[in-house]
Amino acid sequence: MKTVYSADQELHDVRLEVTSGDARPPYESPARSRAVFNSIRAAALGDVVEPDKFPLEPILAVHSQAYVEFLQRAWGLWVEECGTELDAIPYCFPHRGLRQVEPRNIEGKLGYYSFDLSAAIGEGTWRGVRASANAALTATNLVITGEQAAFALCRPPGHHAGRDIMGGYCYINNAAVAAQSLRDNGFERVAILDVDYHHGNGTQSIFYDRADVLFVSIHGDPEDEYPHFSGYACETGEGQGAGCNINYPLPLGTTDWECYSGVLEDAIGNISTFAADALVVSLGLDTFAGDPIARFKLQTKDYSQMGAAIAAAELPTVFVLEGGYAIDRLGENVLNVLRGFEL
Ligand code: 6XA
Ligand code: ZN
Repeated sequence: MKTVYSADQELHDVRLEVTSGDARPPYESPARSRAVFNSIRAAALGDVVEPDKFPLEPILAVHSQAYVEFLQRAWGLWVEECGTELDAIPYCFPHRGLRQVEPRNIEGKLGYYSFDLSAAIGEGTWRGVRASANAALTATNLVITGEQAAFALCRPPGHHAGRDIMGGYCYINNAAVAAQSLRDNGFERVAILDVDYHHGNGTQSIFYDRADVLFVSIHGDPEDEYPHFSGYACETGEGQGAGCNINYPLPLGTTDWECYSGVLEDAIGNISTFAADALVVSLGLDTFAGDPIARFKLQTKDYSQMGAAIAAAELPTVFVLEGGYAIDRLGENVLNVLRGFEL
């Protein structure tokens, strides 16, 4: 299987997130993608290719123009208006009862387009984010042109980003961009399987009222886990998309492969019932027992079986990297999924 990756993705390298009562370096860092890249090269999984360049259109197919313009301009406005080169990060949000209108001021704009304090913007953010989306689009094109599967080594990740909102280390929703690109290039029914430990609230929101894209997510119960306000089993889609959104919230602390594998099988069964003709996998590895910010109990060997279970769907498949913060094991865990899929 080919991997798509560009060192430009490392240009997004911010200094802080605010979590657990502390401002600290984000768990999501360039070291993650470098680790995965090194493992894939060392294991000779397949060619690692540079992303092609794409126009903004495939990004604008799932994100609003105003939001994309904000992402492009935010750093420049921040430096100009705030006179600092520390990370651009919001501090005030348009919560319930407040005006939902984009303000002129950059700190206002940051709050308007964010849902948390885990998506800072630095000098290289837009270039890194764009390169990550281009990696997703290039892997998607490999599948469109006949490869059975491809791996987009995306970083920064994307599944928390909605049509016009960032958060949770995510800016452009790479998996959504990939799914929409499959739809626009001949695939009629696309399924997205999100196996990241955190619910993919952004992806869910983008496709929530659509019948042509099924979103299926297995994740830590939002009653107890980030992103807290999305990912419940009762969220099943709306309008034409009613029934096309399936959430499997699982208990923290006790979810090991024995429990997870049955749920994954059920999820794959639903993808088959939907009669998808292509699959995008939001591949988060923060389900790993050793992950520093998550509480499932999957082991490195389990990821081979995860790959095999996904292969049982027998669909052209684009893998898109999401989370996973046990950096010393991340490459091995990714490799096991991809190899398990190929066997
Ligand atoms: C907020 C936690 C963000 C979770 C990011 C993630 N500090 N999402 O891994 O899949
Ligand atoms: Zn995650």
